[in-house]
Amino acid sequence: MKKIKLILSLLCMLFTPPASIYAQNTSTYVDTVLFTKSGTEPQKAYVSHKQGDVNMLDDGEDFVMWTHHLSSKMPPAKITKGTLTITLKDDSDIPLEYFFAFSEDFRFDYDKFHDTFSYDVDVAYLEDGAFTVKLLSLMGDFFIVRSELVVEYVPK
Ligand SMILES: [Ca+2]
Ligand SMILES: [Ca+2]
Repeated sequence: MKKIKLILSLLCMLFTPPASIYAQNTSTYVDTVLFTKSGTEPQKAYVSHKQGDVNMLDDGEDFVMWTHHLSSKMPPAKITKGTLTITLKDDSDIPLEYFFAFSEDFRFDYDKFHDTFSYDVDVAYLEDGAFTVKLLSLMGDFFIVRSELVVEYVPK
């Protein structure tokens, strides 16, 4: 009898992975928003813009604002990490061009124009399934091509 118990407990150990394996069982979801002259793809990502074409940030504090919607495509999950990557494009017509990106978690990035930048977002602001970002041109003019929100999560 003792032997059977021992074999059973050994079997249990073999087939029950330690808790740490569950903790590493994360999935990744990528939400991509593309920008066009007249709006965004998907359309519902568009929130507002100041002037002219939606995807063109004109010289003089033009802006575009959009929302990444996660909840429709993601299963209920505990989100563990979020990274926002924004891709810009410019014709280098003005020597000094600056962008300012500001998101609903109060994090921001401000820099001289370059093609791609990314930063980690506060996961607490992703829990409602929506994440809003605003991009401004502080100096110069350039295009926004895409915004990508990569979310790592553990399914519930
Ligand atoms: Ca514009
Ligand atoms: Ca420019």
